[in-house]
Amino acid sequence: MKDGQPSAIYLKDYQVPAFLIDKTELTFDLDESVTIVTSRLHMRRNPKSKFRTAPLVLDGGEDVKLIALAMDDYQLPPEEYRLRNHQIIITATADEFVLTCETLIEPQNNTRLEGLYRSSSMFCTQCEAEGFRHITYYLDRPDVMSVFTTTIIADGDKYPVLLSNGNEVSRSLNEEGKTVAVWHDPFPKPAYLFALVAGNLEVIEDQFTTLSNRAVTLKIFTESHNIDKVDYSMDALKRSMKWDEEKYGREYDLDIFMIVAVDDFNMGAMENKGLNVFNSSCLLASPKTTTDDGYQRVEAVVAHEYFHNWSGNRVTCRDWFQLSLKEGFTVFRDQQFSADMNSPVVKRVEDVSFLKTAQFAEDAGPMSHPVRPSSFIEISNFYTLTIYEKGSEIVRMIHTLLGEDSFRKGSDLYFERHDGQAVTCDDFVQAMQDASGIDLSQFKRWYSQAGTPRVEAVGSYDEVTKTYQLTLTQATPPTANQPTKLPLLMPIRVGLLDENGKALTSELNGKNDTSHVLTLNLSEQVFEFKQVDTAPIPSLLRGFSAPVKLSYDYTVEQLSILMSSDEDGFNRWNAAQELAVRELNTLISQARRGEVLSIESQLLLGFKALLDDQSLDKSMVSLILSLPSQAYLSEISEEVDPQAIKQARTYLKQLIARALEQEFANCYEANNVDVDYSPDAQQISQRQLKNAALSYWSETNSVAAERAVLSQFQSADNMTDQFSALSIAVNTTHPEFQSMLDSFYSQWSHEALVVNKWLMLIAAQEADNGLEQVKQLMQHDAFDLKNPNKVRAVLGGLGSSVSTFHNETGAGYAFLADQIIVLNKRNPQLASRLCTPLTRWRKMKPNLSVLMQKQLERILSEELSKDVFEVVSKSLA
Ligand code: 0A1
Ligand code: ZN
Repeated sequence: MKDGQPSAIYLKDYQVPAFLIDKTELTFDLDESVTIVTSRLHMRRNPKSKFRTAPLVLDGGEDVKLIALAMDDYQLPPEEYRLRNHQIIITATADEFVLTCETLIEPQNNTRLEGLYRSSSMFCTQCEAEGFRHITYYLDRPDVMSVFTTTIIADGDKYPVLLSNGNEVSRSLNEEGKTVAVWHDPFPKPAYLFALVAGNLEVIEDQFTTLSNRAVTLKIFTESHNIDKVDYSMDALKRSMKWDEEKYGREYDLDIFMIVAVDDFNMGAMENKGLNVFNSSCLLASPKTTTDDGYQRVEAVVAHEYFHNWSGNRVTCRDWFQLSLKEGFTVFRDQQFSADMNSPVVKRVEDVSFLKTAQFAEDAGPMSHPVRPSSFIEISNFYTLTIYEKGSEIVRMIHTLLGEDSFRKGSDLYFERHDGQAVTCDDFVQAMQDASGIDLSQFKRWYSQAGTPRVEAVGSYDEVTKTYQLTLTQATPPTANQPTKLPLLMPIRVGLLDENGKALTSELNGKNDTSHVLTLNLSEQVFEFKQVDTAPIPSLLRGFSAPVKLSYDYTVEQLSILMSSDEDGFNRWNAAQELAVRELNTLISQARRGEVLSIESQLLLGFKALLDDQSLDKSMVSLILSLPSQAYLSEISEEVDPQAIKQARTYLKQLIARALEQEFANCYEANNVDVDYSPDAQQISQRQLKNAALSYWSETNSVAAERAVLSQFQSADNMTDQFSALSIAVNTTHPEFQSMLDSFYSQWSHEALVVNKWLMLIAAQEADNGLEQVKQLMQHDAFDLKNPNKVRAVLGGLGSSVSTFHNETGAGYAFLADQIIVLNKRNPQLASRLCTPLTRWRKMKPNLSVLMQKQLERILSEELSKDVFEVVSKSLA
């Protein structure tokens, strides 16, 4: 960083706003060269502020040019206000006044994709978290809630669709022949929920009748070539609306709900009031172009953004430190929804696997932070897995502790008590406590303590008294600025099995059951299960009831029993992972010592039984068959050796593939059925198992498997099968893989989202000339540095390739650093996220660690955005 370093802001410094804005009237005169924004802000001093004479301070951005400023009808001359650090400061104000502000912006030059910008041929906005200040000067903070009226003036031929929040109140032509559309949103909202879209778009329309019989018009807009790919989103939207009524009693509140797909977007989607804006990758779906995973993502994101209408919009955040108030709760809600729409246990395994891989890594790294951070430099850096996924786990724990009924009472109370307010995480927990009568004061520590707690379990059985004692100890490791930690309150769901895997009933606290929820809240605690017939195998942390690292000294036999018989599906998967992790760790150590790899795998028997048993849930079988990922194995390593991990995974996969070749071939054939594609749970699980079997089978390099791969690639009528075959071919260096890649591109060059999958596959490839290929990709017609999806495809792909990224010359790290430096100027949010792999430098083996560190230092010596500066400086600290 060259000049003065950006400084942090602190939660402890929070003050209520000195001014309020009751009404916000905005006029946008849209044009390709300059856009003029006129705002009329109906302001008054906040009676709740203790600063009765505080100056008015409005936030702006370096890209906003102030043209005129008036207070009531008085034009303020420059000497009556100050412009400093992109803020307007007015010292003398009345208690109530209308501030009129005219600004000039250039959306076509906005490459940060915050505020108002151009994507393809349209204008669109992204205002969360602090994007509104790139449109006009404002009190850009979530606790300033205002009623917005928006007037959009534009050339009606080029931009026939003109949208903003709320309801359209009028549409006319002005004297210059331009179209003037006026929108009004009756619900007070913070500026981060403002949205505007102007473009030549196609629309599909539908209707939803709410519980109280109100008709809501639903519209989804895309550019014309994509309008055939939004039927599934519309269906997911209607299912979400119904589900939120049934599960949470939440009805939609406006007469219209709109979604717009845009190609250039930094994140997944945005919940602007009544006008959601989506990254097209999270909205468009068709069988031929979208994989099953893609369909499920679309369903989840549509639901997530819709659910925000209550958890986020009607009740919003007081300040950005409370971000998880809306995000943790909304992720929990979308996870529940997806579980209800599909298989709950499969969904749980997928979510936990993601959490344990990526969030645990974040929580153990230099950007570790509490779910309610106490400080930040740039809020955009805090849209993290901790805020979202760990935040959701916290809400899930409340749900487990309270039970379904009290949890619903708590959420009803929360919405009723805080409707129309901007509140805190404490307010949420308080409503849960008040509705249930359960004391959650200690539980609140989950919001302020970073790091993943470790829980150790030790059991002992007494034959004579038939009691089983389980001792649990907990400790949370130190994290940045938090050297010591207090014990947390957490639910630990436990069951007991006999040596044949049969569930044992036991008595705990007067309750007889095969499953109990223990409340752990001390550093060390003993739980006594009575009436236990025989020495049990404990099934611990069922359903992953708390986001912790739990250890228990199981024998291989006990893990095998849990894997094949536990009544808790999640723990069956977990036991299989644990078995695989043990074997992979042995192999990783051999690889690190330069030995020939060799192991007798205990997984074979269990995997064979799984493949032979036709009655099991096929998704669960394929999840159990999937070996722990490169990323997860890195997360649990003390010192990461990517090459050794890769070698170990390949060895074990090939060993299993050879031993069970016939089983995999049979499984593939049995599940390779011809059906009309539908993204339903049953079909998805069958394709998942089929492709998992094909992936193993291909590791044998048998001619039959190679033929099956090629034939599936050529004849598939859906993207799941076609892309699975292609990925397998690339990863096993199938003799035809290059021609398959080429033909895939020619088949799909007109479909941007499919091309992105192709870009990622090539960038992630393990090839000797990997870096050359990545460089060529970035010169390819299909690449565009302006489009975050494409940048993420190529650079994200690169980051997951062991041989290219973790190349011992350091060339992979240097290349990524070069791209970060370029993007830092264009799109700081995107650049900052690309830093993640480098932030793990301290955990890498020494030679790689030094190479990564050097690149971080090189980045830090540049003139940096706040976004990149925060991540890189904290990583090196
Ligand atoms: N609130 C959105 C996430 C989001 C955050 C920031 C954005 O722009 C920088 C865009 C979207 C959600 O949770 O879906
Ligand atoms: Zn969200």
